[in-house]
Amino acid sequence: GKIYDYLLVSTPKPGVGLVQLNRPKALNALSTPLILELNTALRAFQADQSIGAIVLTGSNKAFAAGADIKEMKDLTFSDAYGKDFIETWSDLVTFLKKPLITAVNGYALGGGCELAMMGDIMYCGPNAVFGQPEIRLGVIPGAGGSQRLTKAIGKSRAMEAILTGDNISAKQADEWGLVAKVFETPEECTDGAIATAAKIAGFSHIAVKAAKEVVNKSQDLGIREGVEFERRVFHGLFGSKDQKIGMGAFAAKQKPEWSNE
Ligand code: CO8
Repeated sequence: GKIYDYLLVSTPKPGVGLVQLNRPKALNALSTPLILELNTALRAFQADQSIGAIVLTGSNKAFAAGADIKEMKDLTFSDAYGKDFIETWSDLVTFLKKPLITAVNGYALGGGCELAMMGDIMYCGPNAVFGQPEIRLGVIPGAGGSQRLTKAIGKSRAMEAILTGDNISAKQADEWGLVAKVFETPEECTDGAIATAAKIAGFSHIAVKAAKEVVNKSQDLGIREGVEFERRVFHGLFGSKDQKIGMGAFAAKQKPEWSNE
């Protein structure tokens, strides 16, 4: 496989792509070169037919401590606005059609919290620390934090976090529904994410893609349009081979052998 400067990329189980942020000296601070590599690695998994789901994680100390402050500190408005700084950083939410599970241990601050929230499913370990500390640096969240955190935990809690810069613990993240699950150790968190990804990868890739698409639509559409969209996509799946395979196998009391078509 390809060798990266800031990532470790592997296939820990059949059908599962794993990307580990690996810039330990800077607590996985998200520099432009790191983000470019991340997009390259995720695009490669998106294109790989054998991969059904992807896990993104960091180290036990840090998922990512934010955008690289040293890279940003001298940025001018013209640099930022003119070159659309940050815009490409969240490309993954549009090009990645396969499920992404983010497994968070340690710091997930600023851009790190925003990247974690780009996951379709978020898991964390007991020492996870979430937060949007940008206010302390004289700025605000820039990669979706104000929108995704608010949708995830509600306006009042998101306002409190974003206006004070105070951290959110794993326990709070669990109680507030920011994460799907908290694990007892960092290792269990990563292993749990890989196990969930393997489970998802074992289903029809075409049905999984449709399921992700319709759930994501709930974030943008009203309930009536959303339900109509879901029904159209549901109808569409009767044109897939895997609908015949899945329902046929149930009726025949057999295990389905997915064609991913
Ligand atoms: N950028 C650059 N370097 C960083 C960052 C960062 N965000 N975070 C940590 N580092 C570096 C430190 O400078 C230090 O480097 P050195 O050894 O050369 O001095 C090294 O990582 C280790 O860090 P610390 O010594 O500070 O480690 P501690 O364990 O004492 O503290 C903390 C850990 C609390 C996480 C602390 O490092 C910290 O507060 N970091 C900054 C957190 C922060 O403010 N993050 C938000 C950044 S702003 C942002 O993300 C804007 C979002 C814009 C969109 C992003 C799109 C993805």
